[in-house]
Amino acid sequence: MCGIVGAIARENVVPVLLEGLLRLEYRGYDSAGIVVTNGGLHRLRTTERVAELAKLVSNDKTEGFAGIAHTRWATHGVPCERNAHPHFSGNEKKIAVVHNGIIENHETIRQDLQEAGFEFLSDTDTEVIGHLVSKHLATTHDLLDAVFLAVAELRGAYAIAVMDEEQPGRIIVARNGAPLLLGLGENGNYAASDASALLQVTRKMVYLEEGDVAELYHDRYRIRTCDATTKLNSEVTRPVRESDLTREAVELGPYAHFMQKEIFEQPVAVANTLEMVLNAQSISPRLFGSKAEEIFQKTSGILILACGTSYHAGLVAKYWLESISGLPCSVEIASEYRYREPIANPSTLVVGISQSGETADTLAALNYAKLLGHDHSLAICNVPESALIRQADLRFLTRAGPEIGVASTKAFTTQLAVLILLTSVFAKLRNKFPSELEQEMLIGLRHLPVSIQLALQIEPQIKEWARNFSQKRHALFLGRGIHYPIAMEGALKLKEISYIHAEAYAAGELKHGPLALVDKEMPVIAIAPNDVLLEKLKSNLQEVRARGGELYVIADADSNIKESEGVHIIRLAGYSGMFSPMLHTIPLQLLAYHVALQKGTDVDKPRNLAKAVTVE
Ligand code: HGA
Repeated sequence: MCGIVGAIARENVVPVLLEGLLRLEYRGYDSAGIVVTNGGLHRLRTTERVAELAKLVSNDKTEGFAGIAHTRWATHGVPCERNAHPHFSGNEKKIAVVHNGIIENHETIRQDLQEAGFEFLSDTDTEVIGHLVSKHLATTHDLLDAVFLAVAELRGAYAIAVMDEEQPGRIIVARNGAPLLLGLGENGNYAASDASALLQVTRKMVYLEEGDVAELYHDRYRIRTCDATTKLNSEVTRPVRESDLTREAVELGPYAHFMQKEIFEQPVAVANTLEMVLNAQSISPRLFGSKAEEIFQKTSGILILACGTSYHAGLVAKYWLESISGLPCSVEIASEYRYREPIANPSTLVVGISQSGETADTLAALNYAKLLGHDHSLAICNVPESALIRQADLRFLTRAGPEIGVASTKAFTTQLAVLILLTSVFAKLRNKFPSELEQEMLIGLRHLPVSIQLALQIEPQIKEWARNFSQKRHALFLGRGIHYPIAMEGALKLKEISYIHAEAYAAGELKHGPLALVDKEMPVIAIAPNDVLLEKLKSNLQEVRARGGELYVIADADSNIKESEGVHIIRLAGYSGMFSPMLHTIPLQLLAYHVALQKGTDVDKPRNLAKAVTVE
């Protein structure tokens, strides 16, 4: 989603702004822009990549001591230069604004402002913000006060940065429902949508909270916040945190793409996530927070809320939680849940899963569940200072490290690792987990990183398969039981980065409709672990073969599925029991990656998609 960078310093900030935008490119965008103060507000915008913006800046010799920059992922108004941020408000004084989020009441505000004489030059919802600030500036004469009054009129989600031509020594930023943090440097102060944009200048970060409005000067800053009930604002201090992100973690190193890097980081990412149990003698509820045991004791069911890949992780967990710990579990797409009228049970624990912890629908769904009467929530998330982590009562941080490729890979496997732990904790508390089973689980968890490493070794065979896929327009993914959500995740990966239309089906559903699609042009990928459903799955595969469908089967070493004409088989190491979904997902990630390479698509920044989905 959109990326914001702001900088005000004793030196020219243009290089910092451009480098920051490059670091935020992974979030996905369709246009980019920058404004700096240099005897007035000087703006450049483009619908090309940040590298093109950098060329414009260099040809133009743009420099300045303060500036704001933006990558836009259009929600309101097509991607074009006129709609790219920063937007100006020209009445009275010139105001520049960049925005991440959606202003829901922009139409009414636009109408009022037009009646008051403000002229609109873009189709965006964002443009109302600049005009509102201009309007209030005419009476308050203070930029901070004007921003406060402006944001009070907004409904929806925003992170914004604002500059005023007449007050070039300050930048005002504000957040509500979209991420924004400050960076405190030696030579200046900065703001950005995420920490990776600012590591170039500082590690000292201040994470803004909902309703915060901050004012940045080159040598100081202050934060004021609006009390939700009294609507009065007062100065607050927020903790300064030292970011432990390393530059290597956000750089490509020897890899061609972030997705490739992240696929191959999975053994380490899972080992880091499980660090606290790898040397332990038992699996404790305290892994989920100091209040976890007390809350888990009262938990009678689980409701998982998530989107996209995280939703698939939730679907896998449902099989684990119900079969191993005997706890009823439902899994809902967050954007659906938040707009229906579900029946809440206070003792059902709500589990929100999101890589970024800023997924707008997941955050809203968690809030909604609370309003409906669910007593407690747990966040499973990869970003320590995210809104999800702060919002939930209990938390478990996946320690995957920054995930930059839009197609999620290591976030998924680390989420599954946490969900296995959650299942084990509940199994123990509910007396379903005698100590031999717990010890077996611990041994399995210790082997997991190595098992993932072994699964990655099938890459050369996957490359062969990928050659056959690149000319295809459709693909079917089949799985049964706990591997059905893995088939869904495989189809999602292929769609996301290779733009091949892919659908996943529970294999038993094949003859209820999708079999009609099967012919020699339709490759069918089957997830075929050596579990109790294998024989049933083999019958479903016969049905495909009988209709001329080409089969690509991911089996286990010890399975008795045989290669034959039209049946291609890749074998993982032996059947790995409950860990099997985590291993069977690896070939599917590699397949999507290599098909995308064959097709020459932009693997890390697939068209139309964005990383942290901070708008609904
Ligand atoms: N609504 C604004 C900003 C979009 C956004 O935040 N995307 O992530 C626009 O469409 O310009």
